[in-house]
Amino acid sequence: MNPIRRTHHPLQALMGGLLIAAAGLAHADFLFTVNTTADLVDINFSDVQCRTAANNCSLRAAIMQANHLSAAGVITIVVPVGVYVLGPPVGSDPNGDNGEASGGLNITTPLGPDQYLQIVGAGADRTFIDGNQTDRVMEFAAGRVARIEGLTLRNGRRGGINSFAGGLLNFAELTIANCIVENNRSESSGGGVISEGGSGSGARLDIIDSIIRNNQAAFAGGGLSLSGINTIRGSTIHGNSAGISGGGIYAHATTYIVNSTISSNVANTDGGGIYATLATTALYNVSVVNNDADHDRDQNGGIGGGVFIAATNGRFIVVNSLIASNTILDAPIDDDCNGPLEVYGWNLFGTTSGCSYSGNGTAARGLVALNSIGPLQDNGGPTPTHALLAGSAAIDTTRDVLGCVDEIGIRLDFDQRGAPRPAGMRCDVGAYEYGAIPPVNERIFGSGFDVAP
Ligand SMILES: [Ca+2]
Ligand SMILES: [Ca+2]
Ligand SMILES: [Ca+2]
Ligand SMILES: [Ca+2]
Repeated sequence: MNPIRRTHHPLQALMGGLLIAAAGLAHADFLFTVNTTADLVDINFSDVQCRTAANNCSLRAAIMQANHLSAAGVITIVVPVGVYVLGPPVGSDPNGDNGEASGGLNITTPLGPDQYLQIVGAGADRTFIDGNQTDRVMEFAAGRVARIEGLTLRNGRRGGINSFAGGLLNFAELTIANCIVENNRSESSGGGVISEGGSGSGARLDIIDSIIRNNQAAFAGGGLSLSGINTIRGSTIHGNSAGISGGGIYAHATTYIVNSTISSNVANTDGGGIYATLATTALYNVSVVNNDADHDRDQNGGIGGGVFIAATNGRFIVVNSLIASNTILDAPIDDDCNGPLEVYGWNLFGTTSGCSYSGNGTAARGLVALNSIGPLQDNGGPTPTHALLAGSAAIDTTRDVLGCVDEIGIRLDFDQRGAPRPAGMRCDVGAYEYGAIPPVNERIFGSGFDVAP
């Protein structure tokens, strides 16, 4: 598949920041442009410059200097093409996360109000932040409002005590846009990302046009473990694994998933694709395909190849979504869901056994032939998807003539790829619109080649 592509020029982001700044007199803007891939610290916080002992600006120095600003305003860190390998943690912290000066990158609680921090890469196929298997890649502390864009976060690893979140740990209000989070590992929960809303941190995570793939957790949430408030839009969660539950996503707080694909994730017990408990999880035009539960085939079992809903005070709402070809034990027999579903609109399953259906019940669900769903691949747009094949029961079968909508009732004018919906008579079931052509993505930094540097 094509690597993920940027959809916004960093200068647009910068100009946006300047406009925000211009609107408020008290604001000051800061721009730190990284110019070395070396992992070096900032040597002087009071100079308000990103500067290392080698007299250049490293990613770590930029973040450290940003951490020590107290003025309100927009802080922009531009991270050019390159592989930024993080050094190991040093010092006495047994958990390997001893602050901003080493190991994973710690974005701390801001020293002053009204700061907005954005870290902007050259594209997820161009800018790589690499944990080098020694620590989590990034952590955002409570109180921070931030965005990361156009980056790959990879090869994070957390072992031993407090080993949550291999790739990224979020206590902040964080947007992850046009990013790839891959090949991270936790010996506890949250292989790729944990957003942790506990202890009054008010965490919020918005994932947009991104890929969460090939991450591993020893316990729950191979790709994502989510509390707080979460939205996932235009994104693909695939190839992640959990030693216990929730191969793709372990959702235990409010989670809205829109125009997204959950594919080929595995869990050794319940919920190959999604494990949901305690709060509201809602799917709008989502495709949940090819996930597997009880992947280890052990004596502890495991059910809910696609989705598993623990019936403990939670709601699991499914609207215009496709849940098919999910298995247990990699067996050819479908095991798409287990637990109580609330269904609205028109949803299609490989099999409807294993779940109960409230909401609009049998009027909102039907069956789809598995051979009418294509493999996960590049079908255009920034993220891989499962195409609908000609004749699929998912094509043009949603019920509302006005189109499909998201969690706040806004009409979805595009599918996951950015192709216009609806094509044909109606919006299609799931994340992919048959017969719709996605736009050719602009390349901003490169000249069209798709290979990583
Ligand atoms: Ca400095
Ligand atoms: Ca650190
Ligand atoms: Ca098992
Ligand atoms: Ca259609």
